[in-house]
Amino acid sequence: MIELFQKAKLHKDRAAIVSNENTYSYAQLLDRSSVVAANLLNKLPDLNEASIAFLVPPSFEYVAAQWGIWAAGGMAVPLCVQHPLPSMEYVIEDSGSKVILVHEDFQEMLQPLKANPDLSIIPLKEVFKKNSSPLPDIGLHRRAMMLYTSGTTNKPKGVVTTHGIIKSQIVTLVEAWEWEKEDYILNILPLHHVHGIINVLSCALWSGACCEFHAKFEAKDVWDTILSGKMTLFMAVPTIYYKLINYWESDNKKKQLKMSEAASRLRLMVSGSAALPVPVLEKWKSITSHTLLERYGMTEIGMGLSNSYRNERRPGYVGLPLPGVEMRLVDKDNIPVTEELPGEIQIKGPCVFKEYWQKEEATKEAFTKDGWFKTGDIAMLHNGMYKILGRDSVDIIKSGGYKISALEIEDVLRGHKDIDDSAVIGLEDEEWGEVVAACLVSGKNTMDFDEISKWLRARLPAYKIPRKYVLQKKLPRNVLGKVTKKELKSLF
Ligand code: MLC
Ligand code: AMP
Repeated sequence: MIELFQKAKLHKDRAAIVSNENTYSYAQLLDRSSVVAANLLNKLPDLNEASIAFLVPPSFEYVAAQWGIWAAGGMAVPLCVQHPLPSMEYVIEDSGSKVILVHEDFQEMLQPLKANPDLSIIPLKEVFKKNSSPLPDIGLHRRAMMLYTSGTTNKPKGVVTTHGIIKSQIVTLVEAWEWEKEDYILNILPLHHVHGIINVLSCALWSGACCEFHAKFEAKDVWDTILSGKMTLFMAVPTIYYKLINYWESDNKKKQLKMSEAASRLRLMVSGSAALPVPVLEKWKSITSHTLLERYGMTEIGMGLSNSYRNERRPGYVGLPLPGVEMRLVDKDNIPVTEELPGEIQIKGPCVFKEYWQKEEATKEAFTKDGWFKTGDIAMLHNGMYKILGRDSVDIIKSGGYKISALEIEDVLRGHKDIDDSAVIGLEDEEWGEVVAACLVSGKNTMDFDEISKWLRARLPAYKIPRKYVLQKKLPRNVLGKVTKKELKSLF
């Protein structure tokens, strides 16, 4: 049996999940997921790592679906509830998912896919119907999950992890941040990325702790939950802390004091997925007395580096490698660099992903010959701690904690009837880290950028839509014909 389920058995009567104003125990979670597994198996002995996509908002039902897929021996492919249909279709097709579990709120949205005879779209309530079945034995080497991440290729790639890799990603954090069963965490992050799935949800359930879901981030609801006094832990991206600060500042002095007091009682607050600006860290400290613990991670590795839970948390730094994570910094020739010199972060260890799904070449290219995963992030060791300096590619943008491929957006833009060419970049932004900006080339002298955004919204998730546009007759290029993206920034 998967170790996460064995652990859950130790806490049967404890609260595992709070969602939609209901509390569900570990026993209920185990029961419901074995029902899902039995229905998915439908008398087969094992799903044998078949990709099973599921479209379920953050809730008890999401976890029951995820655990049910695992218990039946499938590979869980979470779909993002905020994606438009074309983005979902891409993931369904690329992952080879033939079965899609869908929450009733999204059945209508998937209606157009019903015409595809190869797809079996199953309403969630069907797999929640009472059923039982012997469950397969699942070894640690078995594929468990596939999360889609953008990279330097235009389309997102499926990052595959096994049960063993997931276990390693969880255990590292449970130890480093001293999770315990009395913990209570609020999860307002999307559940198709490691931050929400591993750091928040899975660490809580591994520890016998309780995870409360809100379907979506709302600053007021987060503050209300902090004020309720239940929470011991909170984890979010820097943009969320920025928004929480804004909300606090907009309230009156009496309420501010209450919010600050309540927040100060949490035992840990963590920031990650993007660089935490030092002014945000300082402001948060002045409001809540917490020095945010900043850590560094990636879909392909889980978490790699972290500031200390008990000792120093240095503003602007990401700390040191987590237990079990091997790390080095190398120059362009893959030679390790010494202290004070910038180098690419490379990672080895049991937390590193297995493969990009059905992309043998891309997987091979992502590793050095001696097995180090090349993150593409540049860092430097200074006074005994690592500092992230940036990325080696201008084509990757981080906005609101989401990783976005400039190439993917350019590709879609070129499909618009009035656009001949395009170049997309990230512009520094206090709130979002970076905002997406697009330079469009068109034969037309003027363009309705709102219309372009609207057209894009039907094709891409909201966080990938450019917030700024310029119109040009041609793109700036170097002698090799490559678009000079640095030069492009000056146009905005
Ligand atoms: C949304 N908006 C944006 C935007 N995203 N504007 C600029 N840039 C962006 N990136 C706009 C919307 O269009 C809308 O405007 C308004 O903001 C509100 O939209 P929303 O969807 O309601 O936004 P909100 O809920 O406030 O979302 C902000 C957020 C979200 C920070 C909660 O971006 C988020 O959940 N980010 C977390 C992503 C994450 O989990 N990353 C982890 C990846 S794993 P309008 O005009 O339309 O009203 C990883 C590894 C690791 O990175 O280390 O963890
Ligand atoms: P993702 O592919 O969505 O998992 O995003 C991973 C990327 O987020 C990393 O490669 C980094 O570029 C970035 N990232 C994560 N944590 C941090 C951090 N603390 N500081 C700076 N960048 C970060």
